[in-house]
This record gives sequence, C-alpha cells and structure tokens, in this order.
Amino acid sequence: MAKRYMEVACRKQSLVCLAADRSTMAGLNQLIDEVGQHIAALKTHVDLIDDWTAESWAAFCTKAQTSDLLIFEDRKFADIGKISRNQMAGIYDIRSWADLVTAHLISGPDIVDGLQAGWTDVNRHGGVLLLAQMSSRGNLLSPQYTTLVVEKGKAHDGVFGFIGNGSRPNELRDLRKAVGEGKMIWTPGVNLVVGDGEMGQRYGDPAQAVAAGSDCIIVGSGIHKAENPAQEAAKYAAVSWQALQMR
Ligand code: S5P
Repeated sequence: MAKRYMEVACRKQSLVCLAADRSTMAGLNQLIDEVGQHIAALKTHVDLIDDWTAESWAAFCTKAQTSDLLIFEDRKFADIGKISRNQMAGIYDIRSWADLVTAHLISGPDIVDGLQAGWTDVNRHGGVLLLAQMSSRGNLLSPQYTTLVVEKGKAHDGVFGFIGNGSRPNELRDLRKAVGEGKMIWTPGVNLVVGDGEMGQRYGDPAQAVAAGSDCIIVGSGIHKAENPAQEAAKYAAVSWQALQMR
C-alpha cells in the first residue's frame, strides 16, 4: 500500500492527501475534477454526504481511480475485531471501495485483524493507518499511549502506517524516531496558514511536517474551502514535494 501511494506521489510530485470533506456528491465530484492532478490520495468521510446513494458513490470512486488516487475512508474504527469486520460491510460497504482506513487501537490489536478480514471477505487488500497522535487540542492520546500504538502497529502486517500530528513538528519528529523507516506517517492538521482552526483543530506548516518525517500531508479546508482549489492544491503539492527532496 505504501509503495502504491509513493508511486502515485512520484508521478504527480505531490505528497498531498485531500480531505474531501464536502457534503454533496456534486461538491465532491467537482473537487476531484478540479484538484485530482495535484493530489496523491483521496480521503473521505462517507457518512458526511447528504445525498449519498450507492450508485453515485460508485461513480465517484471510479472517477477517483481514473484520477490515479488511492481511496482512504477515514472511518476511525474503534470497536472490537468482529464488529469492526462487520462495519466494513453494511450500507456503505467500505471494504469494497476503500484502499485504506483509519483505526484507533483503544480496543486492542484484534481490530486490525477484523478490518483485514473485512477486505478478505470481498477478496480485496487494504491498509490500516493507526491513530498514534491527533491534531485536535486536548486529545487524550498521551505519549505513553502513542508508544504502545507504535509498538503494536509496527509488529502488524495489516498496518502500513500511523496518523501523526501535523500541527506539532516536534511531536512528529519523536513519532518518526519511534516508528523508524518501516512504516508511513500521514499527517492532518496542516495548513499554509498556521494556527488554531475551527473547534479545537490546530494547524502546523506542511513543509515542517514533511521535514519532521511525514510521508503525506492531509489537507482539507486549506484546499476545499479555497476560492481556487486547484491553485491551492498545486501550492500544497509543490511545498510538500520540495520538502521531501530536502529531507
Ligand atoms: O488527528 C486528526 C486525525 C484526522 S484523520 N485530525 C484530523 O483533522 N483528521 C482529519 O483530517 C479530519 O477528520 C479532517 O477530515 C481532516 C482535516 O481537515 P482540515 O479541514 O482541518 O484540514
């Protein structure tokens, strides 16, 4: 999964994963049309969409694949293994279209087996990103918890990386030390305008995040709320690619 992502990243010279947090299918489709060429992965919250239908979602996923994008459903699974496996099915049938998902390890390592079983149930492969840190203020992911998540995640083949806090380069540097080179770190909480965001979100500088060890910057409102999303996406792509080369 990491290799697939890096191949796309190299083709597009971009470490940007777009957090496509829009609430209509038309808004999402428009966004991919505008910025698809500048991003290396697409992150969704399928349960945000007001007018979701299975057919419109399938067409959207085809559009993403045509734009050479891995599809990442940011579901933040957290339940026990067997329930997480079943949550990969259900009305959204995440296992059938998502290449990657996020999970908390709060319920223990069997959640990863559950998610992997979900993909196996439909003869697909996927990768899990474990939340080792978060970008939001006051979150309860203590350094000790982060250490345990990294320890368990490093030992599991079903985990290809971790979510790290892009708003705090120092935390990210520590995370990279703990993770080593074998797994990826993807980082939300980055924006070209650094500082506090809405409802406790915090933003750090994308270039500093990459310099500190991030393999992928997850950018939401910095792109989808911009007046010219294509132009902004190109900016984030250039900044991330330049920072990677420096590193
Ligand atoms: O700690 C986190 C983890 C995630 S995955 N903080 C986050 O903000 N995210 C996600 O990244 C969040 O769900 C949202 O989709 C995106 C950030 O969006 P932005 O608009 O703040 O850039």
